[in-house]
Amino acid sequence: MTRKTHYRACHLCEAICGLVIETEGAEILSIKGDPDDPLSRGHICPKAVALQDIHQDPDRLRAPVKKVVENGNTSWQEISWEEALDTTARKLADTITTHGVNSVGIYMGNPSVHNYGMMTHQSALFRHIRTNNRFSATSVDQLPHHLAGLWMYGHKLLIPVPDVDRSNYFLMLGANPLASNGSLWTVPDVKKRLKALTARGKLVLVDPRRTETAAIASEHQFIRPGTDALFLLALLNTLFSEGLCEPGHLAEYTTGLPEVEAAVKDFTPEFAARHTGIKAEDIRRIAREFAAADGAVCYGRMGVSTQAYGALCQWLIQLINIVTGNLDRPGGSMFTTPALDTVQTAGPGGHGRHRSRVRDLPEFDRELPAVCLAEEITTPGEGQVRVLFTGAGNPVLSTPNGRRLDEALDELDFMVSLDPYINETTCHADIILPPTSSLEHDHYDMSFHVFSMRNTVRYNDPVFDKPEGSLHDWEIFTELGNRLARLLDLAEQPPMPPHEMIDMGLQMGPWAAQNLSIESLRAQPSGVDLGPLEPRLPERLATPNKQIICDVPQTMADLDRLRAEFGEGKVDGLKLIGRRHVRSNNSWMHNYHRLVKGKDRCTLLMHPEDIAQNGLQDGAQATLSSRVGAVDVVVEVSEDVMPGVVSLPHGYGHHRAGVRLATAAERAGVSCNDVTDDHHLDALSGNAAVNGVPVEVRPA
Ligand SMILES: Nc1nc2c(c(=O)[nH]1)N[C@H]1C(S)=C(S)[C@@H](COP(=O)(O)OP(=O)(O)OC[C@H]3O[C@@H](n4cnc5c(=O)[nH]c(N)nc54)[C@H](O)[C@@H]3O)O[C@H]1N2
Ligand SMILES: Nc1nc2c(c(=O)[nH]1)N[C@H]1C(S)=C(S)[C@@H](COP(=O)(O)OP(=O)(O)OC[C@H]3O[C@@H](n4cnc5c(=O)[nH]c(N)nc54)[C@H](O)[C@@H]3O)O[C@H]1N2
Ligand code: SF4
Ligand SMILES: [Mo]
Repeated sequence: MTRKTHYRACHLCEAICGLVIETEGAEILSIKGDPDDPLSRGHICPKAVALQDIHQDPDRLRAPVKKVVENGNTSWQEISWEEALDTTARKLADTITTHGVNSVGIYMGNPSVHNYGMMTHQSALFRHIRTNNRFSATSVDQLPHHLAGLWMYGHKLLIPVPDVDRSNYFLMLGANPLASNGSLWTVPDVKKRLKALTARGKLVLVDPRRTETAAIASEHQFIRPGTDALFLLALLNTLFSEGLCEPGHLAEYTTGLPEVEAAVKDFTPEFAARHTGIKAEDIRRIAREFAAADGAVCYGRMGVSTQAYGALCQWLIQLINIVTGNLDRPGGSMFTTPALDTVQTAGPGGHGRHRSRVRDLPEFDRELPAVCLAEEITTPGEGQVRVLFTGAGNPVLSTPNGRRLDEALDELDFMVSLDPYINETTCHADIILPPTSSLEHDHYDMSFHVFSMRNTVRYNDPVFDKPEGSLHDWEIFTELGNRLARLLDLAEQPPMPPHEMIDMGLQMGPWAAQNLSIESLRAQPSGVDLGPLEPRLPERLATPNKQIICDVPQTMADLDRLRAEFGEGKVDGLKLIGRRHVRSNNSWMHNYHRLVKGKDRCTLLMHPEDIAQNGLQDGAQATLSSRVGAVDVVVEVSEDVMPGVVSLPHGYGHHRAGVRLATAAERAGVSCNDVTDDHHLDALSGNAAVNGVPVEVRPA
């Protein structure tokens, strides 16, 4: 058998590291970092080698299965693709014909944005469904970022990123890139880059936990969960009141700053200090340091997005970069120029054009907030979800009040999941459609070049041939879509493979003059460097008059909600936050021995004071509870969490009946989202607030 060397970008997280994979026949001999990748420069993390484990996992489905229930026993039976696709299409068509399109629900999960064929081809199916009941992981994650982009710059994908390599001052909130490897900020090798920054400047991290990233920061400030908007407002207040605002080049195309100045007048550092726990003098100092730095950037991620004021936070972060002239300048917060420019090819997005049936929550980009999926299934009436399609998602573990959804899924008439595993969500399906393994299809990163700290581009061929009789995700979408079209008498779509679409996009994209095409990228499999980020404003703006809109009416009005919550006295009680670990990835990477071995990670971190106050002990079992549910979990003492804060990772709870994940079941853990609350959300955006959830902890 011949040995082969393959070049490939890792698709597991947003860092998109270049890999060199050695194979012999069907066997993977090694997975290493690709030193020639212009972005990742040879960096990888421990998850990269798990690509081999995913590929070889005996629990990964290789053929479609259907659920068979006999005498109360459930089993899964392999069926042909013909049967699986025909049955699914017929169920969808019958339901649409009888109950209308809204009776079909759709939930798409996170890996769908790491798998470009799912992005290019989901519309092959969904265009025939056109349901209002679409959901995705976006609304348990980064929806506030998209709204800030849409409202201020005119497009949901216009999200600027830290120009870390040239920055001298970095104010980071609610992100832990040393564990996550960066998010909405593609930044492989982030540790080295941040260390270089702290050698020449300053990294200030604001987080209720002293994280792995805090360990390399110049300064760490604890903050009470869910109070970041007050901190950011106090920074802006200081910048305005001390005359530190210098938007510079941005001034000529920026509107609404005087209105913002007036609106933030009452949000003083003293007011913020009372609720955040950050001293007023520190807030003023940070504002002054930020304004004085030559190239400063403010960036906030999960911790400030998945909380009750997510949209306010993301708007305020943009404003801080704007008023100090740090938007669109080297060393500040910059826009990318991706080779395939989805800002041009995708619509801008919209908000509140329709609302959810039961709770009246606003759509974003034609999707409803994931926090209302369960009630749309269980509440009778016109538009009730009776059939559910899930793709690359595990909402039972990843959305708040997962128990309720777990129960709701049993009420469906029919459920189909496009997924390689029988997990906590897909075990409710009637049919599971497993795609090829990621190494069996080609790869182009449509999502994350768009948020990258350097402009680069890379396309890679499959590592292995596609097994006979298997289908890629995009082929499954196409096959289902065409069957549904025939049943509903709609036009079918000719199958055009994803790489042909990308090829067209590259040849029409902003770097077309470099002769970019699939063919040219094949010849340079480690990727092509297109250089550092460059100033792009005002041309890049997608607002009607190419103006940056600062006084966004929606966020300006939302300040009253903040005043109402924090106006009177102090808000206390224990607050739950999450936690990520570099060897884990949301809910689906716990089935690979080399990633899960070692110490139990699904523990509840708690400050010694809180442990004592609640009659607990380090290592003891405790009951963590909220309005919606409770789990029993081991307490781990830690001075690294702020008093009043407890931290539990999400994505565990693999002990549920019907799950087929042998290794994950050995260390099942509990699901954090059995405790997070589907009614605790950012009321403005509809995004779930999985951080800052009010909880109680007592001895089990
Ligand atoms: N409490 C709490 N909850 C959270 C978070 C938190 O921090 N705290 N984080 C939130 C965030 S940021 C996110 S993104 C969500 C994630 O939420 P989800 O996207 O719902 O969940 P994942 O765990 O990513 O599940 C991924 C699923 O995709 C499948 N899969 C993997 N690769 C492929 C593929 O190539 N094709 C197909 N068809 N399927 C594939 C896996 O088997 C798995 O079933 O969780 C959110 N939930
Ligand atoms: N290893 C690994 N990497 C991943 C993932 C993973 O599960 N594992 N998931 C991927 C995904 S889908 C995403 S979206 C990204 C997320 O990427 P990041 O946002 O960088 O990751 P988190 O570790 O969730 O960081 C959130 C931080 O916010 C803090 N926090 C919680 N509440 C608050 C608050 O109210 N205020 C402030 N200021 N901070 C708060 C938490 O303590 C935590 O340190 O990571 C991606 N990469
Ligand atoms: S950091 Fe992310 S992209 Fe890089 S090797 Fe690890 S999982 Fe893959
Ligand atoms: Mo995410």
